[in-house]
Amino acid sequence: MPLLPTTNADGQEVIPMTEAQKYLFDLKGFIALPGLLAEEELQEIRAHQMKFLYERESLPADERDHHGGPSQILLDHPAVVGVLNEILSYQALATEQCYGFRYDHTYTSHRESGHDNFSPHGGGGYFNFRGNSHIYQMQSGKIHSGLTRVVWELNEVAEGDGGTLFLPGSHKAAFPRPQEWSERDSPLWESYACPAGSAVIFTEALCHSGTRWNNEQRDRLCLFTCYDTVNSKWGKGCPAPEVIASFPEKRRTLFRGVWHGMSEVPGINQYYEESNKAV
Ligand SMILES: O=C(O)CCC(=O)C(=O)O
Repeated sequence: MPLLPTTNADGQEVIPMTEAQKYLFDLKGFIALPGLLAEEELQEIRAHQMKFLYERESLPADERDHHGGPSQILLDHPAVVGVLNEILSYQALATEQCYGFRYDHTYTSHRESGHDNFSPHGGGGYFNFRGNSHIYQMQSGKIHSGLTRVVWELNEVAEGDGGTLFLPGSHKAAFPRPQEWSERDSPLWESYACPAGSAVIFTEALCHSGTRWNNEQRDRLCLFTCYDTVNSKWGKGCPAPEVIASFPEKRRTLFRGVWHGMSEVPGINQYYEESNKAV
């Protein structure tokens, strides 16, 4: 039985997670999906992000959001939906018209050489109680990654440039992280190199950190977008109503209210409308 929905809001077929990807995500707490966007898509998205950061008023009101205008396709790219369907979706709230997970919050980061975001945090999420959101659970053959981050790298990231650092396996760590494994030069950190237009997905239950951006020729431009279970929210806020109204119907369901319910719509949370919007 395929996991629902099987197509994204633009009618593209969802790309299911492979068994190898599931194993890797469970083992390490993150995976990279390289090269998902075409150059024309990237150009539009980069231009939108730069305007959103530096000339916001020049954008039409319905594009004044990290995920407005051309950047909305990042929200439910078929490869991202394939992963979220598997590791986050609560299928009782998913239909072919409605995602089984919810958008939580996002931010765009533009970093020039020398920018430093080294600040290890997280880990041990397997032992977190529900309510913390940074929860990670697994059963034989099944993952549940509560708060889940999708990093969209809009520019190439080469080895040593300074992509996000991960401490693989720390989402299941039973012990507090010793200082010696938390230093910048710890051999336990793993990162990635990827072409422009790649997504890196990790459980927020994993210990991770930014680091120094070292490339003097190329800035880092990326979005850090978080998703959560439908009936749980970590970050405050939601895109403006006119931004959500500009999206196709299925994409809007990412922004529905934070509740579960039962029975039939509107008693069960399998729909979006303005009166059922997350805050
Ligand atoms: O700056 C980075 O690369 C990582 C950001 C981060 O730690 C986070 O979004 O939780």
